[in-house]
Amino acid sequence: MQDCIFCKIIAGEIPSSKVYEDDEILIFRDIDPIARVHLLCVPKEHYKTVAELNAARAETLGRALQKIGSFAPSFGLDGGYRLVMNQGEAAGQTVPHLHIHILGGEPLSWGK
Ligand code: DGP
Repeated sequence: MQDCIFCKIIAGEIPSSKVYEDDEILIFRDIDPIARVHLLCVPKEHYKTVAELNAARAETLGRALQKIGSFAPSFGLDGGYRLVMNQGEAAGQTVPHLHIHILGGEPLSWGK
């Protein structure tokens, strides 16, 4: 999508600190980290929320979660980590391209 920051990062038009990439997903460091380790995992296909999932997108998302699980120790997340997906503006979603926040590298507190 033309005006989407994450589509531009995926296309290489905006630089990012990439930690993993394959045909379907990209994982890169959040520009404004709220934890010692704060990564974003995005599908390369543009859509906004899980309300737009279809079978193919759900399979990609499942594979993304598997990748996160298998790569977490090498990201410095071996002590545990949190996955967050903000869905819509009221939940704090600021970039309308589905993404999974991967937070960790330190003890995390819980809040809304
Ligand atoms: P959310 O608020 O859930 O939509 O999260 C969007 C995140 O995207 C937010 O934590 C900051 C991050 N972000 C926004 N613009 C950029 C960017 O240009 N580069 C990187 N690496 N992260 C960005």
